[in-house]
Amino acid sequence: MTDLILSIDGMTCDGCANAVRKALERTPGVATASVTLTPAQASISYDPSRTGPAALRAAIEDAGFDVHA
Ligand code: 9UX
Repeated sequence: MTDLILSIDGMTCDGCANAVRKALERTPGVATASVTLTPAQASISYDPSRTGPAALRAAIEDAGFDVHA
């Protein structure tokens, strides 16, 4: 597995964090995902043969939030 931390803009409550976590967990190739409000970031463990940073970023953006470097 590969680990990645992404910083996320636009999360204002635990519901937002849960929505992001679920979006990541639905993404094929994701093993585990945890999302915190403070700091506003996602910690993701994934199979690099099945997904990658672009798809993970897209999953978060499709859930309605922004990812920044
Ligand atoms: Mo909380 Mo986030 O009520 O979109 S779920 S603001």
